[in-house]
Amino acid sequence: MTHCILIGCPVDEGQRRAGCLMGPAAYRVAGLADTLSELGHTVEDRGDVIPAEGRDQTCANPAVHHLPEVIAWTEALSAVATTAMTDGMPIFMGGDHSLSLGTVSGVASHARAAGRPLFVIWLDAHSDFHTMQSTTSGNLHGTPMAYAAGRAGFEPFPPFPEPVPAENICMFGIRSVDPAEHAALKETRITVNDMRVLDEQGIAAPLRAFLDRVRAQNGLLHVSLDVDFLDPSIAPAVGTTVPGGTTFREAHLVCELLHESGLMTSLDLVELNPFLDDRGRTAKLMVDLVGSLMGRKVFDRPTRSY
Ligand code: Z70
Ligand code: MN
Ligand code: MN
Ligand code: MN
Repeated sequence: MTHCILIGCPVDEGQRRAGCLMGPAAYRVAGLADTLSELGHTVEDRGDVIPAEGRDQTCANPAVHHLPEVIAWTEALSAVATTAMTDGMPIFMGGDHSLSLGTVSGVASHARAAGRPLFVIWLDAHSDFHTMQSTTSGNLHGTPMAYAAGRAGFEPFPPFPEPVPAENICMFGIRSVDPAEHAALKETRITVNDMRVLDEQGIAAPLRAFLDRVRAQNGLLHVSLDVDFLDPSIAPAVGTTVPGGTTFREAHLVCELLHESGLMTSLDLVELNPFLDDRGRTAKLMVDLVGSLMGRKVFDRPTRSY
């Protein structure tokens, strides 16, 4: 039994397609809290975070937009995340992916205080590895993984508390990487499981290999689930649809394996744009996946080593 803390993060400023700010409401309407309590967990909904007014901050790249607002979100969400980590398992209901600038930094502060290493699983079509300088779209939802990894080039932001070592970062579902991200990723030891890896090896083997490392180091594990990890045919409610995403079955398998590991300590649900949804089906699928992440299964399996 887990104490689940729902935190609404209605962030819309990290990209240009309005609507992600309705995400937290859609998760509530789709029954996220009931799904968790039916699985035997306790649930506390802390409502939506309200950021401070953005201060006048700029950066050299003229493409970057809504910088003051995104910095204000980062500061607010980081503080909320650190507090929630001591009380239970935060589930951050987004909101576009720029919210992870704040959630991962708050979780990293907690990990530092707890003296435990932080690991991150990034379930996404995109690597989100841009800096403020390298982004050409100027959309800051394309940057949070780089911030968490401690890349230089985030000067107007608060310094990332304790950068996540590259060896502790594992991406799945990747199929859209910009040239600048590609060049930067090649210089790191981040594990990038693109769709080619999933096609050839399946999703279970590379996931288990990473989870074994988290377990061996008694790590905290933050999972960041971008709706576009899923194929747009099953999850249409996203601003940037990228074909060739994970199937319903692959996604549930990832979630079931994560649950079986017992290692996940915090979760982002990002990029849901309810304005683009088809009668709530994407919101409902995301809630279903959280069900699998939190223990729903068809049959019990003989327990594995983790
Ligand atoms: C591209 C950019 C992105 C999510 C789109 C796309 C980034 N690399 N991230 N959707 N979640 O604009 O930087
Ligand atoms: Mn605006
Ligand atoms: Mn993303
Ligand atoms: Mn994405």
